[in-house]
Amino acid sequence: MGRGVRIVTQLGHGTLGRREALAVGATSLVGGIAGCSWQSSFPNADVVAGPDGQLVFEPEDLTVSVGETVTWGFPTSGHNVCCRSDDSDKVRLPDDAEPFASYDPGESPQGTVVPLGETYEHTFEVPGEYVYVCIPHVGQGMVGTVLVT
Ligand SMILES: [Cu+2]
Repeated sequence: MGRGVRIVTQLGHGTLGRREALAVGATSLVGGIAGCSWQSSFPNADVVAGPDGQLVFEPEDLTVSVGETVTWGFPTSGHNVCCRSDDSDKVRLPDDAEPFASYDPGESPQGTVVPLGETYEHTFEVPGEYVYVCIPHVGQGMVGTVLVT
C-alpha cells in the first residue's frame, strides 16, 4: 500500500512538471504577441520603422498633402531616417526642398539612430517625390517614399 502511495506521488510530480512547461510556453507566446503589438503603441505614427524586426518602413509608400507632418515611429532600435543626398545616393527629393534627417548634419549618419520607442517628425512644405532611407540598412533595401501633392 505504501508503494501505491509513492507511485501516485510520482505521477503528481510528473503532472506538475508538465503544467510548468506549458506555463512557460504560454508566457513566451504572450511575449511574442506583445512584441507584435508594439506597432499599436504608435497610434499617431504614419510610418513604422522596423516593424517586427523587419528591415523595412511600413508603409513603404505614403502620400500626403503639402504642409502635412509625417511621423515615423521606432518600435525597434537601430534605425534612422535620412533624406539627405549627401549621405546616400539612393535619396531623392525635389530641387527646392530642404534635405532632412533624424540626426543633425554634424552627427554620424551610420551611428546615429532614433532610440527605441521614440518618434521623428518632418513637415513637408514642397510638393514632389521624396525617397528616404535608413542609413544603417539602406544596403538591405530599407527605403521609403513620401509623395507630397
Ligand atoms: Cu534600419
